[in-house]
Amino acid sequence: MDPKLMAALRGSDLLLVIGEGLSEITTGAYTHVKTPRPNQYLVHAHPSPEAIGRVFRADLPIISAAEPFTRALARMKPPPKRRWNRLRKDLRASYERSLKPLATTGTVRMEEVVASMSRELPDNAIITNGAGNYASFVHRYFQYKQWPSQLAPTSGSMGYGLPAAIAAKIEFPDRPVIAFAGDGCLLMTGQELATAVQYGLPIIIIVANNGMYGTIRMHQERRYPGRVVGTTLVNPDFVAFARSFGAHGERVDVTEAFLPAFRRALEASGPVLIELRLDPEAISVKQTLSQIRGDKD
Ligand SMILES: Cc1ncc(C[n+]2csc(CCOP(=O)(O)OP(=O)(O)O)c2C)c(N)n1
Ligand SMILES: [Mg+2]
Repeated sequence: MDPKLMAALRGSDLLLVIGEGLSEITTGAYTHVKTPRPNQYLVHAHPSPEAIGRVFRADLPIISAAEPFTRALARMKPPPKRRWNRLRKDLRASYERSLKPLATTGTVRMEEVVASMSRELPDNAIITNGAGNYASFVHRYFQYKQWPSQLAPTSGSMGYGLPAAIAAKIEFPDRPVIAFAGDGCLLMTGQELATAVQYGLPIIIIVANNGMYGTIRMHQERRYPGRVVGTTLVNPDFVAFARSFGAHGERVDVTEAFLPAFRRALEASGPVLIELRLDPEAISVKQTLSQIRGDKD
């Protein structure tokens, strides 16, 4: 989380939580907000009654999906004097700064791939993903322009992106559908390419190949630097894998090759897999693998 946003969250006196379960990820493993009774007045709007009061006691619990709730909010009159105007401007500027990609290492830069794709796609594009560190690049640098436009597992299950993209394309044949998968992710449900080919679905699958279960490797390096266990992957040739199903496959070795490959994929009449060859060092948005391990530069 942006440190400024975190400070604002911690120092706030009202929390308006809309359509969010206040789970481990959003609360910084239950550290940003006090349990069970937050320091703030908590308004918690969620469609599922089970999600409200599960961990945090809300002062004003409201059972509602985000859409009707925000529609009702929009009808409310704001106070004439808003004391938080400066803070809001400050936080907005900080958020906009956080969108500027931080450079990672390697010849294919995931942050550039996602940012350029975000600029290239029409507003109605649908993005799907599974779980892995690659997804944090998508969440940080892809700009969602309309709702609903993302299918992703709140449970963090790997392999979700490709099957979700198939469902999305069947439901919305006129919208571009892009699935993101790690190499680990793709090997969990990659056989669904057969379904995509069978139904002639022009979806695009972007495989972030770093040769490992990157998320788990990151945790290993953090807690037991240098002790790598069971996280290295021996992968198939993903392009040949895609072609064996009758899909189109392309490999991207340098950032500049991504956009032309992506534009070709947008024109394709069937599924296209684009494999990104990533530098394993570029393990997260902000830190390299060596930095996490604690290597001296
Ligand atoms: C079905 C399932 N199994 C295991 C996990 C635990 N897990 C979370 S991320 C991850 C590794 C993801 O690897 P990859 O898809 O290659 O993405 P990367 O982190 O390398 O970008 C694992 C094993 C999970 N979230 N879901
Ligand atoms: Mg990986």
